Amino acid sequence: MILTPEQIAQYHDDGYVLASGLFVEQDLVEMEDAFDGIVRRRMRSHTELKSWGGSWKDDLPEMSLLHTHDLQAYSARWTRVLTHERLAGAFADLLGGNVQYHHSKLFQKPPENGAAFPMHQDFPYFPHDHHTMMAGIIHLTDATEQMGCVRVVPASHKLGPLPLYDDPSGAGNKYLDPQQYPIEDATPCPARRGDVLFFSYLTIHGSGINASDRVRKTVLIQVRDPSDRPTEDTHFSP
Ligand SMILES: O=C(O)CCC(=O)C(=O)O
Repeated sequence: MILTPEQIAQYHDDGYVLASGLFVEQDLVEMEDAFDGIVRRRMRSHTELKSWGGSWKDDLPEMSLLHTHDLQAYSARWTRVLTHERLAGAFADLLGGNVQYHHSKLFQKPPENGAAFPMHQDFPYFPHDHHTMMAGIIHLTDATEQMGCVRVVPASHKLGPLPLYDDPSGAGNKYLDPQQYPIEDATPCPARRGDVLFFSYLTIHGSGINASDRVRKTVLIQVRDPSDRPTEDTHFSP
């Protein structure tokens, strides 16, 4: 076991848990260095995003974000992270045995205007039969509230799949009604460099703007129990 029984119970009760100490400092140095290399290379092909689309951000300032999928396509170091014994072991503790990689996402939230995310479930992007799908967000820098740390609605995974917000702009991502689920009302999950935030794909989550003068760097790894099958042909992953 990598996680404690209390951590595993918190994941099942609240739909999320923050774990420290899975990586040693040398791992983190190499992972951040490889992260920076991916960002440099991807910047040449314009990976910067404004942020998620939709009317949720009508009253927010212009925001920006660096983002790319599937780090194993860009970096041997990040390929090795996928089988890191303590990270994979923590996923196995939470899934109860087998772990299958689905996809990963790099996010660099720049200082001052690093993009917020409206509150959402990941479920509608890749629905599965048994809802085992879950994420672990690896923090390569601290993520304070001011730096736009992830926020969650505790125990919301028990609500099951929720109706999507009918975005009047018609161009939105899949998210929940921003009046019903304001970002600022959700529980902040501040993290230190090296911490991993695990959460179910049904847990309502989002994040605020990085309004600080420091960059926020994270990598999200999405996994599932391999016996859990997708219910739709969507979000194909290598
Ligand atoms: O990293 C963040 O601030 C939020 C990311 C997120 O919610 C997602 O990728 O589903």
